[in-house]
Amino acid sequence: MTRVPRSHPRYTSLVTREALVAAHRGGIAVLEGLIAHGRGEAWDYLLGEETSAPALVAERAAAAFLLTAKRPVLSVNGNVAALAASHVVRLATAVPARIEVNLFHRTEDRVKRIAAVLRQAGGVDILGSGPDARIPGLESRRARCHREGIYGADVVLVPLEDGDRARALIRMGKAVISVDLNPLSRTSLAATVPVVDELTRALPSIERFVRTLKGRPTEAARIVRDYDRAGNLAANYAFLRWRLAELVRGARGGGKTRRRKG
Ligand code: PTJ
Repeated sequence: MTRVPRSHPRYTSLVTREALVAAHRGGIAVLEGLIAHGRGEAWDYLLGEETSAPALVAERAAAAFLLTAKRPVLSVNGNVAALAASHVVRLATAVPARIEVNLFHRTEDRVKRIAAVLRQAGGVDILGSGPDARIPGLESRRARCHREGIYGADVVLVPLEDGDRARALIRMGKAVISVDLNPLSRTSLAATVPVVDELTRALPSIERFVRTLKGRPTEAARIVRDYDRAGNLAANYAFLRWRLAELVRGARGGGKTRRRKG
């Protein structure tokens, strides 16, 4: 593993990249996951590497959907385990929700390794091994799931997925919360609550809202009822347009645009 100097202007980014490479070597993340991370990071650059106001609105809605669910489930893949295992466990505990390992590039060995990472982070009763159901209309191995997990859930959080599953879950009548930095992805377009934010910012933010809304069921139900999915997606695009306009202004004004992390 390369030692990243703390003084490097992209220190956090490089450390995260090293963590993903290590997770790949440890059989947690797939090579395709490293590509996925690069795509996410490119979007994060464009979006300014901080949680936008529209993302915050979606994160509050995500918390309300999770709290008002009868059977909420958090789905975990290789990248999510590598980057945010403890965030997932904390959110699952706060709701409370089940955690299920559900992989696109599924092997039983990876499912076991990822479940072990989640257990190390404090997770209990992790679903994944020995699936007993299939998501209808999904040909990938990600269709394999658990009745007491994703199959039977009414609200499913699906961070960093590649778009085949969100639609299938919605066809099953579930509410789907996505976390995906690409506001144009098939997942963001399909999800009931698309959260356009970086995973390790989004999960703690959703958890904070869960803690605020817990014990306030009327308020949580109101947020679910009033949530305007189309309006929120449009606000994400408007935010992106504002960001690009800022960049244009910055370039014309000699590079004075606010850009925080290197
Ligand atoms: O572990 P597996 O086998 O289930 O495979 C997982 C991957 C991630 C390889 C698989 O789901 C995949 O191929 O995903 P995609 O199609 O590359 O989509 C991932 C999406 O997540 C892309 O739109 C990225 O922009 C986005 N993304 C990547 N990293 C982050 C992210 N969004 C938020 N936070 C991130 N850190």
